[in-house]
Amino acid sequence: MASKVMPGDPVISEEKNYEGLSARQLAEMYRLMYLSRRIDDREIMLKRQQKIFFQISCAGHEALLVAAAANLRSGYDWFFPYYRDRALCLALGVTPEAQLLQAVGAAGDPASGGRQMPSHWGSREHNIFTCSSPTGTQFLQAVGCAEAGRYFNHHPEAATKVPGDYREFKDVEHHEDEIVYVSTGEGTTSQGEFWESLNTASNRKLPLLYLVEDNGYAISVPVKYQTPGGNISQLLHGFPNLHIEECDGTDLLESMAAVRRAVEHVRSGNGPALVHGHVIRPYSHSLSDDEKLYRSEAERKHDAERDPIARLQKFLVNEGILDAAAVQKLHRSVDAEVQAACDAALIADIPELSSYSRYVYSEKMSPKSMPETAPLSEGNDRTMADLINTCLRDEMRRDERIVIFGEDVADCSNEEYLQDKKLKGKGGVFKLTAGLQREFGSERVFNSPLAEANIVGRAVGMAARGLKPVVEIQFFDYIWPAMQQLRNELPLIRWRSNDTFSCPAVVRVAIGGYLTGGAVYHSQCGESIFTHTPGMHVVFPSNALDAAGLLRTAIRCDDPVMFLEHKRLYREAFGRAPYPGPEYTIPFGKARIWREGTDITVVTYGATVSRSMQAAQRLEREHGISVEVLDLRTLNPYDFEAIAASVTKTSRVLVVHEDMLSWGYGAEIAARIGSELFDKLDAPVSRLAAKDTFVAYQPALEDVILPQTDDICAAIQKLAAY
Ligand SMILES: Cc1ncc(C[n+]2csc(CCOP(=O)(O)OP(=O)(O)O)c2C)c(N)n1
Repeated sequence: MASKVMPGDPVISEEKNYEGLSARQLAEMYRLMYLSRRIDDREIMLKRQQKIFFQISCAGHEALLVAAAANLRSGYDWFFPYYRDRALCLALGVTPEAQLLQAVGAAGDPASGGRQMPSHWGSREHNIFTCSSPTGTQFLQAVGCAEAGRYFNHHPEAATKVPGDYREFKDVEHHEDEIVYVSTGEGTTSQGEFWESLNTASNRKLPLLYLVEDNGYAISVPVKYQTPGGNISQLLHGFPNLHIEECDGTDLLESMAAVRRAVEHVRSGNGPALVHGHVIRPYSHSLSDDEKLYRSEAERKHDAERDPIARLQKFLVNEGILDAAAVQKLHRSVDAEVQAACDAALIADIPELSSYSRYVYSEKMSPKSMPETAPLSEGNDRTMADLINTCLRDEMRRDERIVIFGEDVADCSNEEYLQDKKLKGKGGVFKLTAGLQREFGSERVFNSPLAEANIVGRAVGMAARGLKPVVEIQFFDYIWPAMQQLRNELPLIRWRSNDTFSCPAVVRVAIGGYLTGGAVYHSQCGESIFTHTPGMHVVFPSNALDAAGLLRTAIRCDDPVMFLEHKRLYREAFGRAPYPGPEYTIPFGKARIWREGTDITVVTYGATVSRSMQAAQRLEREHGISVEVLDLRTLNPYDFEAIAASVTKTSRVLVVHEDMLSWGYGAEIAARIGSELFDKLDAPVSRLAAKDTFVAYQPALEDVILPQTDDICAAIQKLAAY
């Protein structure tokens, strides 16, 4: 620990040892704790003066956090803190000025460039991963981060930078004995993702250090109403490999000892550890909360008596480490440091107003600029399922950073059974990943627990470290447990960290209906929910060749991609194609014209492409209507230029998709055509989509709910007659 307590300060006893700390180190820890408190105090003042816009403090947690930092290595270990961790960040080397730059929303805020609230830490230099506001999202990301470290330790050659794909922009560092820190309030341990992370950390014996900062309240809810028995660490004793420590987190030396034992367990490869520190919360939950509304005076007074700063100060004086004058001198120097940092922050520039749109996506590499290569056309026609499987295999051979996991994606979790060559293996419920574990081993292809947030959350942590997770969500209908990670984390990492971190993972999802009996929970679409999320590319191929070329682009690109694979199309006769070779790529945002026409444009994608083609052929044959069928292929980005060129030619347009009509993907396309191509139109923009209900089991009902070829014919005829 770097010491700022100067030589000549009245540090009286240098000889004595306190939990492995010298007197000078103890005094330095006191300085950090006091510094943290004074920054909180200053922010509170600034908030009252309306110079900053939010405040949440570390007050009462300082001793535990400084103890944690003292046992860890900045820029070597990895950190997934939460909003109370100011003292930890200071101890790791984040400056007071950096913290106050975030509070004022300055362009120079190193954690987020003015995009996130104060106390939303992030520092590449110190390996502090960008943190967010939803409670509990950090746990699974920390798990993924620990797994990535382990992976690179086992496959150091995978860390090599390779030009031409996302690897060019991902510096990978890893250390044999690194550990990952993740912290939380006790209330947040009620989140499912906490338990999902413990499952994996314990099962895989991961080097993860949990710090539960238990201040007794989650906003206004006392711990005994939150946690059975009122004590989280007591509940966890059944987890294998998990070392547990409970301590008074307002006592620096007790915290030091507890964290040290926990870190020893983790660093020596014995699995995760959890330190449960009891702390206090003297400043209410945040400046928007007043705890006097729900806490008794007596309880608050009792807490105040345990204030970690007052306790340590008393200890230092009693031990003769600092005398009253030295304490005052130290306080004055900290106050001057905070004042200087504050002065600098208050005159710092705010971000350029036009900068808001930067870093939604990678600015170094765009999947729109991926080359459009010619397919090789080797051998017989293959299904979409086949070509996706082949693409995954080819890419895994090319790029050792790719790992695949999800539910049932492995050939066989009991890998010893795979010695028996006759055992075929599972390889996904749709067999899309068949044979991959057999070829690439269980470190690269493995089954996740049955928990979708677990899949996506871990992918975030892995991708942040430079791996390329290509994960599978078994059915779109079951994607919702992962929604927090898919909406608030994965696509947002780059933007919220102002391009400091990024998570270019691929999420493959089996989607769609037309299954005859797929019913409510095996037929859902819902792509517009994800196209409505900035930062996520969304791909929805209609045929085998496109699936192969687009998946390769998705894997090589520098952004997160949701890759939607229609279950009905996996083995459909329509759109089969020969193997296009291991370098076949298709850029995103390029529509494909399946059929040229002059009377009407049909804009569509996915499973309604083949249905639109059938309708177009029938109408040409029977009614002489010439229909142009345009397949968007990627929904974000999408090819408005192709739409505009076609509509300019035909003057009539029908948007067709399988998902429900209202608030569906077609609404945006139709609105944009209406506003930008109005003078090219001879008829209103029309839409055809599923009814506004879920899909029923009974096949006759399914038929009526989902748009069929006959419906498309009728809609086109109506439009042609307008
Ligand atoms: C998913 C989610 N739900 C609700 C909130 C609102 N919220 C912010 S902090 C908080 C309480 C957290 O309590 P605890 O984990 O005990 O941490 P503490 O703030 O006490 O340190 C709540 C409910 C949120 N940020 N995220």
